[in-house]
Amino acid sequence: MKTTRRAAPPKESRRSEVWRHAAPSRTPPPRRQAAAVSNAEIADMFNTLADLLDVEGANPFRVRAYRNAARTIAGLPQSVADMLAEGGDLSELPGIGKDLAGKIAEIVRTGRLGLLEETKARTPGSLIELLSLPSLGPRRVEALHNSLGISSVAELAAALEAGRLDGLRGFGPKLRERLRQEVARHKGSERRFKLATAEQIAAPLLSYLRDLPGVRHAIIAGSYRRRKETVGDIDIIVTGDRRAKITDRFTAYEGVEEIIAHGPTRASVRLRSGLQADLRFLPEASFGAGLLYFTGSKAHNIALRRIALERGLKINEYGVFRGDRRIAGRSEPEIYALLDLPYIEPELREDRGEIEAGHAQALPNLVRLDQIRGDLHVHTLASDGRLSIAEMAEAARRRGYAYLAISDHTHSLTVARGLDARRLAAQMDEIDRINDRQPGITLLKSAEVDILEDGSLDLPDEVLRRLDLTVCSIHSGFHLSREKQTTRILRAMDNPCFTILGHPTGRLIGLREPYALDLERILRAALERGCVLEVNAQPDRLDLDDGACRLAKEIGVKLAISTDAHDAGQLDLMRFGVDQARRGWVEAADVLNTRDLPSLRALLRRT
Ligand code: DGT
Ligand code: ZN
Ligand code: CA
Ligand code: CA
Repeated sequence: MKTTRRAAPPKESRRSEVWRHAAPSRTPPPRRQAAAVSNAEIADMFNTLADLLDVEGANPFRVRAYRNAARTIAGLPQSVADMLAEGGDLSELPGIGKDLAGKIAEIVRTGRLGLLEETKARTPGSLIELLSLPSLGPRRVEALHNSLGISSVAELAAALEAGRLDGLRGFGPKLRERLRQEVARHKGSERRFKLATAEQIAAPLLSYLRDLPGVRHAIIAGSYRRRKETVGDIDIIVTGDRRAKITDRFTAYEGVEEIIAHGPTRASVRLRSGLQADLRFLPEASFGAGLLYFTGSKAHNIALRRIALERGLKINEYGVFRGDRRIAGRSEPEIYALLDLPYIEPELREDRGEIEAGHAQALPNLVRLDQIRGDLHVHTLASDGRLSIAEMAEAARRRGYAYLAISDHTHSLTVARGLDARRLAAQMDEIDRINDRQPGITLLKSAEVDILEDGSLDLPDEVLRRLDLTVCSIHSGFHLSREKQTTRILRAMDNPCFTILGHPTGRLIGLREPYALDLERILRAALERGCVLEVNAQPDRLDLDDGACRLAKEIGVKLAISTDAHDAGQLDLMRFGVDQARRGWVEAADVLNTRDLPSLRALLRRT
């Protein structure tokens, strides 16, 4: 779980500026179902509203209500637009009362939120920009403004430069250094969207395109198809009837904010969310070639082109050519075969050795979502989750899982109402009772145990020994030196009750860098001790990342792909963890939770 104070994520707030520039005088056209507002967009609006109200000094309960609503909506498995369309009552959702339900309905109906626009209108744009820096929340923005008159990123940059923040209360050297980096990143900032956010925005666009008459294939290529943790833009390949004028229909999509380019076979638009979408219309005979080309990566394409050249062939987005004659292009496998390569999965196409492995018939057999048999890291009402143990168990059973480990926080994490020895013992008894009722899934006793700064674990061994496993995580002391942080974790792993290192690097995409760590040393130590590393599937964590997954696999350390779910919908995040692991060349055998229960139990035993 996140323990940092929620600061406005950078992209999201900049995205809000996009709405600000949306022609305000024009009344919005009635929305069509196909362009329904995504949950991510609604959550964004509420988060931005909460930040702005907070800066204004609004009632903290009100601010909190909007933040909670954002969290609830972002975590729902189903789109609220769909729920409304089906006549659902949103005020039945946790934390959503009549008033909030009305506001959500307003967003779904009109694409905007009047209260947010009014609030924005009275907040200077530069303040909104300041709030977009990860380390600046409403409190610090207020402090900067009141004590130094700073009200924009530019002014903050100048003040940092001139040393005017030195000695300012609450702005120590470490924070100042972070701000310096964030200001620099902000300046050169290339906007990227988290994969899960891009998915929420792209899904309705894709179904809109697929429903158009005359469309045969419509598929998203690019980094999105390679399942990169963030995407710069989405690249859509469409085939079908030429006369259907697909690019015209694409630019007429209701979610389009701005048309950047528009021709008969290609178009680029910026969506209301700020995400850019490029569309290419290709003849059916070029579908595979276009898909291959626009899936990339660029480095993979260049490597393929080199192989083609060696064989006297030319390859581009229309096909593979010998002279002027097209000899392949309809499908990707056909093209790879022509280059004497097996099919290479999109997640591997980074020119990180996949071509060589392909030639050597040594490509990995990547782990698949349907091979996952359980989740080893979920929270319940006991700490900061939103459902009871029985409810989480039922949701996991419905997914077809064989087991579920209840991993609530331990007591050092007071913000998450972590469990002390007594409450954890009571929870273990409850798990026994539920298991006795044969709920159709086996519940495992676990805890997300805090690793304290000296490397000790947050609960005594005699308590931990009763657990089936532990997920041990760092939630404090992020700024220790590399050496100290590494030995802290090594010490924790020395405890035989330590099983899985939770979100091992602590990074939050776009918000917090990983803490300084000698990951390779930790992996080698984990191998020696029989410890496992987590691939946390939360879209803003994806921790370990692809490169680290690959290193773990090479060293021989097992991985646990876990959702860290705080409600039933978040169990669905598993696929993002699997995607990240696939990008790290991970196979089913490398993953702890692809095992059936007896083999899992055997692997959990540390001897
Ligand atoms: P992104 O959007 O930054 O997350 O990353 P991509 O990989 O989606 O990159 P994008 O959208 O610029 O281009 C989509 C694909 O098109 C890219 O993965 C490979 C292909 N492509 C783009 N530019 C070039 C190029 O100059 N040469 C080659 N061979 N392929 C290119
Ligand atoms: Zn955690
Ligand atoms: Ca792209
Ligand atoms: Ca692109």
